[in-house]
Amino acid sequence: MSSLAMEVETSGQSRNRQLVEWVEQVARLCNPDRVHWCDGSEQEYQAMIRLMLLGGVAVPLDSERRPNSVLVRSNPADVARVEDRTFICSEKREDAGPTNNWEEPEKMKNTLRQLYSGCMAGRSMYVIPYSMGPIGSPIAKIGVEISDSPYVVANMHIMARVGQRVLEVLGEEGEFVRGLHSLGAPLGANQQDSSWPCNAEHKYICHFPETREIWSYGSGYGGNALLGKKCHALRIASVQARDEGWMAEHMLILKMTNPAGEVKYFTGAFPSACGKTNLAMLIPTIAGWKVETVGDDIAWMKFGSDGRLYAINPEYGFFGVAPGTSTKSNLNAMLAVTRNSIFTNCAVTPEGDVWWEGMTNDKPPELIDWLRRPWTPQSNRKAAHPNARFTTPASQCPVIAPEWQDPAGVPIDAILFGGRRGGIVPLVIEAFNWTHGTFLGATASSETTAASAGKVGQLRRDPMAMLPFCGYHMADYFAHWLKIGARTDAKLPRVYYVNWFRQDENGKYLWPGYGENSRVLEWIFDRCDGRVHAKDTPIGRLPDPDDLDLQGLNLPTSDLLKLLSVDKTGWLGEIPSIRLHFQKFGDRLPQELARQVDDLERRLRAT
Ligand code: GTP
Ligand code: SPV
Ligand code: MN
Repeated sequence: MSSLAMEVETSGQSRNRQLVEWVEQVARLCNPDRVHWCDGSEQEYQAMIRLMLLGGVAVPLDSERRPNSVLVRSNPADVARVEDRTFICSEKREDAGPTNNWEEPEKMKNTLRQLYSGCMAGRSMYVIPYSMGPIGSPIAKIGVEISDSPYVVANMHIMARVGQRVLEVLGEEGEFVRGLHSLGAPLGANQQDSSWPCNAEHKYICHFPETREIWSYGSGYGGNALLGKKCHALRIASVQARDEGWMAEHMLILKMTNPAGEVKYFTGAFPSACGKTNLAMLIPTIAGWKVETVGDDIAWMKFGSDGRLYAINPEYGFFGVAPGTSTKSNLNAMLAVTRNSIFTNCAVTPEGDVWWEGMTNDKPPELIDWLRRPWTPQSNRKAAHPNARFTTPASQCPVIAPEWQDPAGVPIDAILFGGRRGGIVPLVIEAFNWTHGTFLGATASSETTAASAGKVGQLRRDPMAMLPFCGYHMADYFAHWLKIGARTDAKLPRVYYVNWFRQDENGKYLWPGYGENSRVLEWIFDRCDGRVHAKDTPIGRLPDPDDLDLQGLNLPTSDLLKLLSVDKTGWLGEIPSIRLHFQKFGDRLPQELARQVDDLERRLRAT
């Protein structure tokens, strides 16, 4: 055993018998060289970084330009979530529903046990106790991830609250979600490790909702491997939320303050790489308004005793899309990542800083690209992978809201849905009511992005941005939304649908987006108090151009009209596709939603 391995081997201990037994059982199956209980200390984080530097997984960034930060470059076969390798292994197939891959739990476990057998040979096995939500808070949930990846340990340090303090709260009897993760790349004696071990042929991201287990194999990247995030806080938690009457959603949470000092909180569900992080941190272009961040990716919402929905961000950091992030588009993210950050699949400059497409107006004259090849602006390829990411502590965001860790959460005034739609869908729609809002969410559509392996730019329905993240039958999930709205004492948020991605004939975005989205947020804010006008249309309530604060925005009137009008032919063309989408769910689809399509069609034909 090397001295370095010794160094990282601080032995945490747990008094939780179930946990200890599970760790022993996994160790017997996976056969690691050593077991390391993570204590969550700074020392441990640095040891993981050193391991990655020594192994060539990471390179240090210049300590003046990016203190305490590294760049990691993955295997090109492991760059994003793998939806076709993601499974919901509920006991009954129908509980996974038509939008999830399914396999019988025991059958899947047998397949995986064979793969896990000896899979950690030559490696360390890390036991990572983590809390989603502030440690010890009544809404927080504890999980333990076992992983053979130092990259996962380091990222989990940033993305969740990890270590000894979690074990203390867990105590002797506490329940926890079990997450087993392996790169699927055992090391033979004297075998040289690869710079990004993974298993390109066999990848499995499996969830066992009834037993609250996650078994992940073969990928070390993002949501495939950082199990607290999508696997636990969305897929497993959505099942718990259904059972317990709350909501686990793929949503940002933002705080907005108007010039009079009044505050509202919004959540927003947009599919992966469709603008959550950017909206959560935006700098308003309208005078006197302020936006602060509570969360950028996941919201857990529960009813308070006052009948309002309160949201918490269960995460501790941001795993954000790098390309497109600049001081112009998202200054707050740029300031957050100035230090203590992990960059994955970005390019590196000769000065030892990171770079990605869209970071600067001018491309640097020379770079090493994410595939470690020399790159110049003449190279006919991207320098950073389109799904390159930064991992950075939430506390480093300059506009993090002071209440972001409040265990009580923040009361939500409006919920936004959205996606990338080049055509038809206007800039903003207000739902007539909760049921109509649920319909807008359930029919949300977006062009696919590089956040998931597969084709980019394919239009698909992504209900509530949860298509890849709902841990049960999507129609039951719709029913759960309707049930939330049916609570008699509920004071529900208003529901909106936004689209920042409308394009002209030449593919140019009609709406400037980013900070200018504050103009739409302002309208929503004032709508919540009934202070601004909206007009009824067949698809919902829309602002007239005069209802938006457009001062200082030099938007051609023709573009504005396009953004705020109802494309009747286009919407009538959507009807068959919505019906087809709903047909997938058979008679499990709530009748109210089927009725919403009929109503929409009737309203459109009546105009
Ligand atoms: P995940 O972390 O994958 O869930 O993504 P996200 O929803 O947080 O998306 P993010 O805010 O990281 O944005 C993804 C990409 O969309 C980035 O390249 C952004 O620059 C771009 N983007 C975000 N907001 C806007 C906008 O208002 N207009 C335009 N045109 N692009 C945007
Ligand atoms: C997403 O894809 O929605 C992400 C990135 O937030 S990942 O953590 O990889 O799922
Ligand atoms: Mn996301």
